[in-house]
Amino acid sequence: MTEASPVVRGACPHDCPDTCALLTTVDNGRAVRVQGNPAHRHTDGVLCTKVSRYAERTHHPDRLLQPLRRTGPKGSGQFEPVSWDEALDDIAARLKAIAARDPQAILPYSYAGTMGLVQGEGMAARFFHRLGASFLDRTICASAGSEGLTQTLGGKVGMKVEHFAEAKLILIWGSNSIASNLHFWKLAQQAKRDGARLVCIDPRRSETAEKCHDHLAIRPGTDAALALALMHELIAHDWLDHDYIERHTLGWDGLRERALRWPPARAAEVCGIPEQQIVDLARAYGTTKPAAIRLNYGMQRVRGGGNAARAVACLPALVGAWRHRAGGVLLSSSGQFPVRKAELQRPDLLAGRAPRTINMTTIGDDLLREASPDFGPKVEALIVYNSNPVAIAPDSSQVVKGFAREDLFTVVLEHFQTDTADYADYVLPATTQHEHWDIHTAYGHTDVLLNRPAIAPQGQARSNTDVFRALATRLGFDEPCFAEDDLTLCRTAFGDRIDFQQLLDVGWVTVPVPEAPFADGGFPTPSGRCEFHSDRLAAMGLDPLPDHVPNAEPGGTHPDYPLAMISPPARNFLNSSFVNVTSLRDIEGQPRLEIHADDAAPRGIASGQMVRVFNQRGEYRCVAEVSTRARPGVVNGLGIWWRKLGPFGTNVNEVTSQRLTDLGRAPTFYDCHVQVAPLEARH
Ligand SMILES: Nc1nc2c(c(=O)[nH]1)N[C@H]1C(S)=C(S)[C@@H](COP(=O)(O)OP(=O)(O)OC[C@H]3O[C@@H](n4cnc5c(=O)[nH]c(N)nc54)[C@H](O)[C@@H]3O)O[C@H]1N2
Ligand SMILES: Nc1nc2c(c(=O)[nH]1)N[C@H]1C(S)=C(S)[C@@H](COP(=O)(O)OP(=O)(O)OC[C@H]3O[C@@H](n4cnc5c(=O)[nH]c(N)nc54)[C@H](O)[C@@H]3O)O[C@H]1N2
Ligand code: SF4
Ligand SMILES: [Mo]
Repeated sequence: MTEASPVVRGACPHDCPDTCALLTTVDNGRAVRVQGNPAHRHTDGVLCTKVSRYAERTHHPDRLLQPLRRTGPKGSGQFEPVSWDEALDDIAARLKAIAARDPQAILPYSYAGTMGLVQGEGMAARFFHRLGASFLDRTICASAGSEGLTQTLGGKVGMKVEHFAEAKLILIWGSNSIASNLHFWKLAQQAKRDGARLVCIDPRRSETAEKCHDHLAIRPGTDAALALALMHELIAHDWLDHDYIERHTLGWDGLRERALRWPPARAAEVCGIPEQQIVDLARAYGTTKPAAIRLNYGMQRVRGGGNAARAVACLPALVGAWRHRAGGVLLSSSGQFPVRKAELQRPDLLAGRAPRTINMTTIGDDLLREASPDFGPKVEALIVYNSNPVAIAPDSSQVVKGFAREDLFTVVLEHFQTDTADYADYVLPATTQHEHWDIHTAYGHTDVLLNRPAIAPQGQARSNTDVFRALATRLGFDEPCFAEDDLTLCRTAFGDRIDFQQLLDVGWVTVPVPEAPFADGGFPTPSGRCEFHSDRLAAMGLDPLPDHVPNAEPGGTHPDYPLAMISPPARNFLNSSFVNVTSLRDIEGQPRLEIHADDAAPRGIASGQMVRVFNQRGEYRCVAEVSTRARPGVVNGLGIWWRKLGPFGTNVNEVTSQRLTDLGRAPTFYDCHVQVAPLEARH
């Protein structure tokens, strides 16, 4: 490295609550080192293992560096290089022809491969709005919990993350913080040093669970039963803040009546844990101040996920935890940012059209649907960016069938030849975070971060924005907004609502939010109260009060598929990103299924053995690890491998279903029953 190696300020683009501030050292036009910025208080100079390898990903020998056109059958991965002009001309002509019949036959498919507002739904949204393409309902991760929170607290709002350090009791609920929210874990450690008790609620004995004082290894999808039993005990012992309930909540009588139906013994039965654990947790929660709940998305990927998030979000109001800045609950902070979404995404370009909406979770079914009055036109073209649906969407065998349609025109913007890119007609090489501008909000803190390009685009890679600008030109979209460059889009995202000069000078801006947002009520709900009872849900014909909605596939009931399965992320991957980074894949080894000895022994399964995991939807294969990380009756299939890099070209989503949650139209990845058998044996 030369003396003069510049260091460029950026932001981690990944789907992670922490949105770290990055420092990239550049040498000879290459990113050679990526570090956490010590001056950013949330990052504090520390990155996770994955992103400290980001330069390895950027300069990976397999990076896509030129546009490719399919030459073999769909899915074969056979392509030939083409020029950008040829690719864009052909794509534009194909889209134009389809749009002339009905633009709704064109579907964007994207998620949070980058969380940047510009390379995410910046120029892309403008393009699809102007085109009149189908809307995509972006539900794949968080919409059940988000809806539950919104119906209860009024939005994705809650505690400021930094105040967890001052709590005396922290419930880590449905989250493996050490793997997926590392900088929160640091705050929890600080609280622990100052005498706080840490309690983890998770079916899996995760890296985080084993480091907490207590671990409640509940069955998947039983969180609402646990929350209701905690309420039962708060009532029974009168650990309630009557004044807070009276002044700042709605529907207490109804919730009280419901909670009284959940004595700890009943919840213990449902959750599969000792009654004493529930009684002890209720006492701790009712008598420790301040008490804080770090709720996370791991607990809402089941049929009752929305209700479960609602039930948990009611707890702080009952004990008046919100009165203290280190009390309350935090699921996501993303509702706190004053983004000018309309200026950035320009829904006005729809010009009065109201395209139909397709749920990204059910892409498996929806690609296979024929035109109908209900559904609208058959999907004829799919533009995928920032997502790898063939690997990450549920019920893969259906997803693969849809992507394999010879009459579907598929364009994939990617860094790598992913499972999804294998099914493309055109693969377009995209820039990474090291090569483009972007601006970021976060869902685990309340700072806005700017990302500067550190190096030039590699090979012929172009940014997502650039591709959509080029397509707009070819389709004759001549509105001035299609000519705006990325830095202009970064400025547009907040306009004068934040100090852009500070972003340029320092790299981040802290959004002002109250220290203890609901100390005196003022919830952003229609009633201004914490809504135990939701009139909005009642108006939709739904239960206005939170309840335990049992899993559709709880395990233990189906004769052929007796085990419940969850598929939380592997620590060294980020969803399906990084699976192709050799140094990280070497740490993870092979796709693993954690299984308890009580379930392994009768099946003749030993650690290290290849097993089949199967149900009515499909089968995948992986290596068994007999482990106390799994509780009896529940297996943990760690995700999300690229199908083609796992054994036999399948992954865990072969067995997950397209069933949706109670609220938020979200996937139910962790509501899934399976059977497991050694590979040699037949079932
Ligand atoms: N290393 C790493 N970090 C990541 C990701 C990654 O893939 N890898 N993914 C990112 C993304 S997209 C997201 S959405 C966030 C998710 O981050 P979190 O929402 O914090 O969730 P996870 O860490 O995925 O952990 C979910 C935990 O929930 C547990 N769980 C499963 N079912 C239930 C249940 O029914 N009830 C309860 N109480 N717990 C349950 C799982 O065992 C797991 O330990 O993490 C982000 N960070
Ligand atoms: N079984 C099971 N399935 C799951 C989950 C689970 O826990 N279990 N978790 C679910 C969750 S929480 C989520 S959020 C989804 C995540 O699913 P996805 O959002 O699809 O996330 P990734 O798998 O990380 O894929 C993102 C892709 O975007 C690409 N990308 C990144 N940056 C850019 C860019 O700037 N431009 C372009 N064109 N491409 C870019 C990356 O190379 C990567 O291939 O998966 C879900 N699937
Ligand atoms: S902890 Fe999260 S935000 Fe920070 S570098 Fe890792 S993935 Fe990015
Ligand atoms: Mo996610």
